[in-house]
Amino acid sequence: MTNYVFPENFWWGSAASGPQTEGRVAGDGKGENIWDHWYDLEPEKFFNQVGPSKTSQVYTKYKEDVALMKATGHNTFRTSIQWSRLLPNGTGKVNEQAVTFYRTYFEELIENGIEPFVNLFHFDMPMPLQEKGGWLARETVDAYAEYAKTCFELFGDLVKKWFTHNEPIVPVEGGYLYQFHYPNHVNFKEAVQVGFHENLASAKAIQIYHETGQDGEIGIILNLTPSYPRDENNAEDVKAAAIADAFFNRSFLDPAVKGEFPQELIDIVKELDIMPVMEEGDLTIIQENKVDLLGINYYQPRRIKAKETPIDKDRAPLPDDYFDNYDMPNKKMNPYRGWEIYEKGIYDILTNTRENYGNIKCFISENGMGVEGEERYVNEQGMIEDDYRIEFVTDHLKYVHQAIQEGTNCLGYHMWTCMDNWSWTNAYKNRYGFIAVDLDQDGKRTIKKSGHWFKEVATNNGFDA
Ligand code: BGP
Repeated sequence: MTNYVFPENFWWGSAASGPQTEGRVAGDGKGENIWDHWYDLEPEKFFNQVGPSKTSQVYTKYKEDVALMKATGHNTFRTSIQWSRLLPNGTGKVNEQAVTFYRTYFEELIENGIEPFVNLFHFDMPMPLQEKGGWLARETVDAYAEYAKTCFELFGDLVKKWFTHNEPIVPVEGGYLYQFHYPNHVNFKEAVQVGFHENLASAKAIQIYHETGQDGEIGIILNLTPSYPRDENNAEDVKAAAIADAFFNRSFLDPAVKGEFPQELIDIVKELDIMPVMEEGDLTIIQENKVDLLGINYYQPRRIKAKETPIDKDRAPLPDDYFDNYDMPNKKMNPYRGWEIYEKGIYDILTNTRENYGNIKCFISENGMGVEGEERYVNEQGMIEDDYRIEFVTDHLKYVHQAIQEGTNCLGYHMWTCMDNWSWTNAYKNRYGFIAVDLDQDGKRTIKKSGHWFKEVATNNGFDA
């Protein structure tokens, strides 16, 4: 039996986002974003045709939700401001109802001893900006900088931990490579431009935050997927894994923490002649405005092997032309989400930040297990007995603990997520929360077994196992 004790003032809590939790009510002044638009266009793309208006309705239930967060041991909680709620046109006029909502919500959290961590962009491009190209357009970088400044001015007195993006590689992958986000393009050149603009926008927000004398910290949230080669002794596999790492991790990690892009990536985009359009001074802005804090989302690793199938020369190149995914036998899987469960991945990421990224201040900003059909685990008292989730979190926390023991500057652990929530095209297919939401009973909330367990862990600042 080991006693896993975490550092003093460790952040225990969870993460969510505005678009996945808020909901809309008549006359709330929210503008349209890409999710509202895409759902209207192609509802069949969404699991059970459930769209972005059927969220857990934090907009009206925030008091109850904050009380539940307190009851499950939160001392910190991350959500995002919805750009299209605050600035319905993406730029210009502020929606005063949004200001009231967010201020009241953040105050409620603070009054209950829960520090709000706020993220500026969680996949929710306002439609008026998307119509002009979204992240492909330079204009969006300027609009985002204005939006960031507005948020700092309006909420900077309440919020002391800001994040510029959540998983910025996901809009690149989903929107411009693999078709799981609007606008569903498949175009490597566009993907590179979008990634560059997101990086630049992040650096600009950091610059504004520091130049306007805000007194908190600002970081970025990245989903890091350690890339393991099929065979560590096979140079081709190792090279392919390094390229996947450059595409999907270092494309944002290096500029955010080191202020520069990885050379492997630059070489490839130059060779393919798909360098992004830049303006003079852009690279200096990225170089000079690094993050104070890094949020790490970890769900699964990548298993990579050297390319075995020939590249189709008749179509435009894609990142996947540089590696193949390796289906490793006997790996542990979450059968519902189809994602591998590899607990040690979290330790490898934390060790990497310590050894190669200056031991930057970091925290686990998302980790969790999505499960389908959890109703079958409801006990006689009406509580979901999600022992699998307790095991999942325990196993990951042990590795977080080990990395901290070895000197990694990891300040907290946030679960994805608190309340079961709407998850983009997967809608409510996989439930992640430690609080169940019954959509048939007006979103009735019930704490799961994992929620009660998490409360104990947070209160004791650790656990025995
Ligand atoms: C992360 C996102 C979250 C959430 C989570 C679960 O990548 O930051 O927004 O969606 O994944 O995703 P899913 O429901 O697709 O399994």
